[in-house]
Amino acid sequence: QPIGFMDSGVGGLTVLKEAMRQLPNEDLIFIGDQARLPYGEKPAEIVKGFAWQMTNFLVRHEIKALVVACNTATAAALPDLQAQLAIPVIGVIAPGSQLASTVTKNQQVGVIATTGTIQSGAYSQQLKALVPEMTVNGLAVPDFVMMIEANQRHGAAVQQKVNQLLAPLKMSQIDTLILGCTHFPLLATAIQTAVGPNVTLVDPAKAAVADLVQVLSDRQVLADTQQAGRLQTFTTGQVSDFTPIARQWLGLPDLNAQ
Ligand code: DGN
Repeated sequence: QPIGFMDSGVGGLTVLKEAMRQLPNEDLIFIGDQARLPYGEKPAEIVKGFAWQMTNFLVRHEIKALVVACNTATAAALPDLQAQLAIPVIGVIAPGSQLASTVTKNQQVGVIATTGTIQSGAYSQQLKALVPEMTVNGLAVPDFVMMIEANQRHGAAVQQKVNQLLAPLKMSQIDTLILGCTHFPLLATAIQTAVGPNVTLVDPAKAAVADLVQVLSDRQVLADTQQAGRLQTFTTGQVSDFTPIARQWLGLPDLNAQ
């Protein structure tokens, strides 16, 4: 049985890539809702409805676990999905917060994410539940999502825009910055340059996949280690928008989006 992954677009591929690394024997199935991207600026109720549609598609493929590889959808729909599905459902916000709380030395953590994720307050709540004296600096940078979907990730113009959008963080004392949108690791080099070497970037994907491994192993449903995992990818949008980024990012010459 495969493990399902959903996102609004190519961002979830950052989590998928990590799963391919940590779980090479598992069959993985990914869907990006590019036709309705971005989720980040839509009301939470709408995002929840979309998340359910993506989930139902994956459930029809008989997935044994679901990874909500989107922070916006995690903030809007995770409790509901967990309450109503019989399979394990993993989001990205709790694992990302947990990881950041172990990385920060001065208890000053920044979060960059979509407007929906920042407005939900989910990161702030989770981080403060872990470390009550934590200072959390949230910044919505929705423009990054569209830059990444357009595959604008390198070069002087991109760097200048990233510097500009992250300038408010320069006023803070953060030593750790959570990439609170699954798209953002695709822009990590430019983000690191903008915030400088003293800020450690935290990508929740690693921690989320580690949680997934734990859950599968607890339930004893890990795939046979003799089998090579298969990957299936789907987009609700244009295959031609999806495939180049997916190929480059996952390093798969033969990837086919359907
Ligand atoms: N990748 C999604 C996230 O992690 O929040 C959101 C991208 C979007 O739809 N704006």
